[in-house]
Amino acid sequence: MPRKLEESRRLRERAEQLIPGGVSSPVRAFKAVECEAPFIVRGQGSRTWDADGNEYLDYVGSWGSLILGHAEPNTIEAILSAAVNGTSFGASTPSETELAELVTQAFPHIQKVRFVSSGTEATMSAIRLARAYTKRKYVIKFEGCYHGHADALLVKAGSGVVTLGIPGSAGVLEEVSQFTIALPFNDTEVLEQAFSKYRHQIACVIVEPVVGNMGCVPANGGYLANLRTITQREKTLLIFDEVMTGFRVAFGGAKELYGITPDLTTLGKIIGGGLPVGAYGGPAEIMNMVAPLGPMYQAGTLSGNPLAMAAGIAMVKQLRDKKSEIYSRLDSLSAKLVDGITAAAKEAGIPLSANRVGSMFTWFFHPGPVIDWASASKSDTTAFGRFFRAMLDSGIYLPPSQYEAAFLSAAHTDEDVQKTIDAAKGVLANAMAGASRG
Ligand code: HOZ
Repeated sequence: MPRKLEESRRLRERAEQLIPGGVSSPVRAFKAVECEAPFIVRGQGSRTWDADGNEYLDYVGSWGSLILGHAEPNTIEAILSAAVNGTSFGASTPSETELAELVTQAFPHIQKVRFVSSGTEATMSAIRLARAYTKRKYVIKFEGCYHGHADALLVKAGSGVVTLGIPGSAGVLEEVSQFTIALPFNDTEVLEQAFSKYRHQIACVIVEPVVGNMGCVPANGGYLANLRTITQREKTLLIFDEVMTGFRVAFGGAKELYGITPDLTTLGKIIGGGLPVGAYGGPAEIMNMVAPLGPMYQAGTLSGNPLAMAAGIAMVKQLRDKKSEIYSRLDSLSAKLVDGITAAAKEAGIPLSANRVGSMFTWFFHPGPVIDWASASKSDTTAFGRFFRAMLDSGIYLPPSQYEAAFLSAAHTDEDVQKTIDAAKGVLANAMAGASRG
């Protein structure tokens, strides 16, 4: 049933007059799925509501930030209590140290952490730090990985860049991007070749240990261990960008899940409890290079903002206190959802494969396996768009791009998941006319 969208349409027309594309971040425009984006006015638990009163079961969750669901009561209470004492001081507050303690307990290789306001700032700063520490110029990243929109990292990037089919951002100078080497993910051989070619010149390798920005693509068995061995041998820093995976795929992130310890880690999303936060951290020896202790400069008025710290503390404490219960339930419920929809596609004869790590997953309209950008980019994005639109009309809000991961929260129930599978069964059987069938 098509939804009523008059109010969202009115809001979008107004927004488009004043904001480029009417959005503060490109994927939200729903361009790749050729669909009108609803304007969201409220969220509670696993659900959101748009300006026309349509209700959605949400599998975006602020792009993974809301692991406990929308408007989680303890997080909201913490934000309100912090707000009555003032919203920003541009000075140190006790809550920064409290969140730093929680982060370092979850990620023991992080001895010191610096808070910033976004994942982009975190990765940009981590790279600057790696260059300062190693006194080298080159950065290796992987095709389809997205590490925010800093110039040096907008090279063969995933997320909105591939969603919109932008070859690389206008305005990024060649003089800046020439020091970024983009390699295929999950391929140790090309990595070795790059290290031979740029011997003693590579400052760092930055990777999403579970890629979330070309859809969900996990590292092959042994790949992260190879990254660690090679970077150690070459005295290059290994940076795990755990903005999405930190506190998501396990309490201690991908580092804990796979038992591979990077040099530096970037965090975001969950540690802000839904408010704008990023962080980068690692051993004291490296972090002591950051100003005011050392010569690597990075700063921000809203860094360590007391509301964001309070939200992050509330969320991380709940995850810590109910760790085994929360993560095992997230895993089993996500497995039921992912397998249920994959089976429905099989029954409908639609080639579809799924990747999942814990509560982070993607259904690719591709027979699989999807292991890197070369395979992900062969997905049938037209079929994805059709699936997305029909699911949205059934009240299921998926990421509006084939190349973004979906997330399940602790607020999702067994009934929510069953409702989603049932909706998908109907959509895959009836609304996918024109999709290639296997
Ligand atoms: N590119 C972001 C997720 N990988 C989306 C950010 C947003 O639109 O909020």
